[in-house]
Amino acid sequence: MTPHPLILHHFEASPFSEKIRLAFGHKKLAWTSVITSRIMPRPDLMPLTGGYRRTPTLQIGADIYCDTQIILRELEARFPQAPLCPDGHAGVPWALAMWSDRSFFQNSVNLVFGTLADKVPQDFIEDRERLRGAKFDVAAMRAAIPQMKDQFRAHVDWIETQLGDGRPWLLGAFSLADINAYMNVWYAQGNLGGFTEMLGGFPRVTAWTARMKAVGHGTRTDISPQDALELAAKATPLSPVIADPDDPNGRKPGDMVSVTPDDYGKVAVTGEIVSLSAQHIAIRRKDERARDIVVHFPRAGFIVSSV
Ligand SMILES: N[C@@H](CCC(=O)N[C@@H](CS)C(=O)NCC(=O)O)C(=O)O
Repeated sequence: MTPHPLILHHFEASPFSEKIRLAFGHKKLAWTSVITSRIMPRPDLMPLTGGYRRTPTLQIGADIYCDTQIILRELEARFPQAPLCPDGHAGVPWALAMWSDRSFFQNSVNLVFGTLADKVPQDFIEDRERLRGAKFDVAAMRAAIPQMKDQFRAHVDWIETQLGDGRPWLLGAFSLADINAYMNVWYAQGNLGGFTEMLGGFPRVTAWTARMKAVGHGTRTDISPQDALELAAKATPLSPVIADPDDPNGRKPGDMVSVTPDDYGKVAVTGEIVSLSAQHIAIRRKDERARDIVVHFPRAGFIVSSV
């Protein structure tokens, strides 16, 4: 058992957070919830992440995991019971995130915000414009609804086809593939009126959605952002030093680097490498309030640069 609680910094409506809540449910884990604001500022979270501002992040003591890919990897390593990848499917469920988190998600975001249109609060639009460094153009999204419906249907049709032989889950047994694929369906379902009609032609997806909901979220306790920050300040990061002799750029523990998402929200987090591999990089940083912190990132979808 981990000596520190699993603290998820998230907000209820966040589809990426739903992936992690479902992983907690599947693994029947007890976890601690910290609700972050949907928009910046997040003054008690930034000392932990070093500026990374996407949602969610997982905190285990003074180790902070940024991005669902690395959060799920860590949960799988610490809690291998009820695995996220069934036998014979160790790689593909991870790779599927590049479909669900990017192409399918962008399609879903455009569909949801195009449909909500006038109801999207101005402060949210401004926050996401700062994040993307580009206009969050709700009118353009509204104009593109017909095309977004076509694309959404194509994505959902893949899920329906995969379930076509009557299997309960995409790979036979429950897996991360289900979590990844479901994220966008959950998001659209929660935000779009008439969604059930849209899924009318997809009976297997409709039944699968009900099974996904039944996975649940594990056992949740709530604390405040301030309490979480205090727990980190009192803890010591537990990540061991791990070198990667095959690192293609010769990076090694002790090197100073910055790590930045390569899609949007391109805030660089800077620190000293503690541990790295093909799938992760962990960097040590100091913060006045959080003290010694190690921040963990995935490699796919992130840019590592020397500083
Ligand atoms: N690649 C990230 C994407 C996370 C993401 O984009 N989350 C949305 C919320 S669901 C977000 O961060 N929006 C901007 C924000 O909350 O600051 C992951 O897998 O965790």
